[in-house]
Amino acid sequence: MTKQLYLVTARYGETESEFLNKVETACANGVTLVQLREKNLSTRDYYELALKVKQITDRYGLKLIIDDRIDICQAVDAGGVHIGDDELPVNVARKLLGKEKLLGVSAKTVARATEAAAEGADYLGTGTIFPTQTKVVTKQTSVDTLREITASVNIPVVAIGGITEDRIMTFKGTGIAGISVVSEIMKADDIAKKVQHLKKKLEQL
Ligand code: TZP
Repeated sequence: MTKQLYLVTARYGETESEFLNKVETACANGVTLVQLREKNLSTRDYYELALKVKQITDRYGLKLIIDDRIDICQAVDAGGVHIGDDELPVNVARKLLGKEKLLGVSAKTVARATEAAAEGADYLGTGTIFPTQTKVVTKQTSVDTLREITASVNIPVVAIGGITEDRIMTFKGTGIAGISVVSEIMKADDIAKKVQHLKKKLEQL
């Protein structure tokens, strides 16, 4: 089955329009979902940025997922929310979100994965698989754990953390639904080519 390529955003000092152009280029070249991930914006600025990103994802028929913030997801009518370990309990997030929105949940262990699936997660993000500079990582996970997680749940599992074009083949036989990528796309010199190359590699899994 076609593997998912999720773009998780980060900003690297570019202007807002440069940032939006990067997201648009990634959408135009084949990412399958965009997760807007902001940690330091005011609620108002997060909302305004989410509205702008949603205009782009809507144009390409892609879902926009908002990191951490159910209120912003509702406010911009995004496709869903992704929550991490320290956010609301999964069943509470599900209740607040309703049934129509997607709920992605970070899961580094089989226990967390099975619990999240039982409590209403639609997909899991499992990582960090490889070292990354994008996030301060408190607990890494492994390809072996990833394989155990995909075997334990009936919902899609997407790998995250330090994933580059060269590392994609590591996931052969793991049963993942796809990958989530931040810097490999957002820092690429040529985003269009990078997304195309990632897609090609994913086809070989
Ligand atoms: N969650 C686990 S690792 C990570 C997140 C958001 C960051 C991954 O970033 P990169 O640049 O793809 O390694």
